[in-house]
Amino acid sequence: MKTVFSPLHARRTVKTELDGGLLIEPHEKPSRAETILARVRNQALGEVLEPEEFGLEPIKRVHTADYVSFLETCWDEWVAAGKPGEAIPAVWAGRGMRHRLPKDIDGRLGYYSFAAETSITEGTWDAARASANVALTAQKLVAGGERAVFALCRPPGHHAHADLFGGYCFFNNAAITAQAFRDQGYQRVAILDVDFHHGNGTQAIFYNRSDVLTISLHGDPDLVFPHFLGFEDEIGEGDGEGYNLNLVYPPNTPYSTWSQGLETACRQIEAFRPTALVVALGVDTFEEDPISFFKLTSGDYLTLGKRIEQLGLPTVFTMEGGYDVEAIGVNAVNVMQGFEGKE
Ligand code: OKP
Ligand code: MG
Ligand code: ZN
Repeated sequence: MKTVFSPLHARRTVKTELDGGLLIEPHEKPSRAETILARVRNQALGEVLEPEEFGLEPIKRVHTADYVSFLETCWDEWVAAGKPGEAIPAVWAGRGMRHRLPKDIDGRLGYYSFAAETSITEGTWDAARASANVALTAQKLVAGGERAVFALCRPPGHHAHADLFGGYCFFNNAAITAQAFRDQGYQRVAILDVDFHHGNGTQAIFYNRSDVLTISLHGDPDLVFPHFLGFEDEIGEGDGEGYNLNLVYPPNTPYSTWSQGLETACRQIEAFRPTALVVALGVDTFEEDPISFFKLTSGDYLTLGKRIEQLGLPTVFTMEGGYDVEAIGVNAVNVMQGFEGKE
């Protein structure tokens, strides 16, 4: 299987993540992508390609133009305002307040985000753009006849809404990929989100549409991020009713339980008869993940890859979460190798 990777991911090197009342070293750090790339090479998974440049058009099919230009200028606005640290949102329009875009950078950061753990600095824009290009290059390869391609995206994307960043995500790479398939004549596209966290951005982007089926398996949002979306009664709205599925699991869920949800998801995907599949692949479901609570083992990722292959669809994997850096390479590449038949 081919892998698409951009060294520009390393431009996203922030020093801070607001966690537990402290500014810690971010969980979403450059070594994550480098460790996965090393495993891809070490296992000779296949050719590693740099992305093509697709420009902003395919991004704007999913994200609003004002949000995209905010991300482009955010750091400069922050610096121009004389702020000494990294850009961190800290104020939002709560219940009863107005969703109106303010001039001031603190107000703008809040307007375009839903959480405060995701700091922004100079290189974030370049890295987020490169990550979207990685996904779009993988999409192009699959549209050109490859059965499956691994988009080694960093930063991740599945939490990003049309006009909101948060949860380490800026551009929703999985959604951009699915939309690119649609725009190239693929009639129905399924997105299967196996990251530990709910793919809230992906759900929201397609919530009113029946042409893109969105399914996410994740930790109960009553207990974990993103807390305010991802419950099982969210089934889609309007034309989209019946085209969103959330499968929610409690702490300590092992593969034997989680995989029942995967079966449900796969059967729903088969009934939908998609012509392409996007897998939002997080491996933060791993038993040793520092911020998550499922109990998948490294071997389980081979089984997961095999099950996804059995759907028989042209497939793009977009890399999402996974924070046990020591295991992230083995776990992510195991999914690809399981897809290719390794037991
Ligand atoms: C991004 B992805 C840790 C809180 C973590 C943000 C989690 C973002 C996960 N104390 N909050 O879905 O892997
Ligand atoms: Mg998920
Ligand atoms: Zn996650």
